[in-house]
Amino acid sequence: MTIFEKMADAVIRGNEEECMELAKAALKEGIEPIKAIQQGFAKGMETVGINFESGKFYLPEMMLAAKAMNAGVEVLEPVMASKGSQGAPKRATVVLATIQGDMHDIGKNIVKLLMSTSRFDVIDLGKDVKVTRIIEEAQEKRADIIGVSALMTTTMAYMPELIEDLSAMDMRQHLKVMVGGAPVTEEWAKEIGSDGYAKDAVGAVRAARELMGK
Ligand code: HCB
Repeated sequence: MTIFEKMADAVIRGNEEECMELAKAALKEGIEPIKAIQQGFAKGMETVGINFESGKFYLPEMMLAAKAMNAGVEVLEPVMASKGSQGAPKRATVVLATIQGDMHDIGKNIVKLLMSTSRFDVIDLGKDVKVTRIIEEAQEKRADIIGVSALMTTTMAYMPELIEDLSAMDMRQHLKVMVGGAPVTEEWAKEIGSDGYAKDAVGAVRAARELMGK
């Protein structure tokens, strides 16, 4: 088994200790933290989702897997942060949130981590955030980009509402919207009039840079 396969397997088994040990081992091997997350831990999460859907896993297994992945990511986090260009001028202000009704925040937190280390000024509103609050905070903080996450088909439905409200308030000229999360597709993002879409955290940084025209 490769180290990435081991990482995925440790998430599937919900083994927190093992995830932490594997994260340390990956760092020791010189593997980029974001690569370890995307090719290792996140792959395990994909399987957890499939197992949950097919009835092989129940909520407790999904919760254990989430806890294990978070523990592994926490080990990688300081290394990612130290690799960021601290002291450099900030690129743009991004308000990040998991949309209302949705408690899934692992992916959003990874996006936050990578954006912060890529010189974006990130304001994280957390999970289950009402559309009205996202707009208020973006206005107050003079954000350049709103990045929203949804992991459920039911909560994805709030994304068009956010875009429509911003349009109605005539706020879209200087405030770009980027959407993401497992059920969100590029096609759907276009359909709802989102300015950007990303399928993973690396893509989110790329999309945000493109939105800022840099
Ligand atoms: Co949850 N859950 N869950 N869950 N869960 C999903 C999302 C299902 C798809 C599983 C399934 O059925 N196959 C499903 C949703 C089905 C649907 O669409 N209708 C589901 C369900 C049903 C539920 C509950 C309703 C279960 C229940 O209570 N009966 C409940 C919902 C509670 C609620 O939100 N109101 C629930 C709860 C949980 C937890 C708490 C056990 C746990 C979340 C813990 C946490 O986040 N703190 C959990 C988990 C872990 C999952 C799965 C297994 C993994 C999600 C995850 O973390 N993936 C998920 C299955 C799946 O997604 N395939 C399952 C890993 C991250 C790294 O990927 O896609 O989130 P990501 O993020 C990427 C990417 O999308 C992108 O970058 C990230 C990093 O690369 N990105 C953005 C994300 N946001 C972005 C924003 C941008 O602007 C740009 C890019």
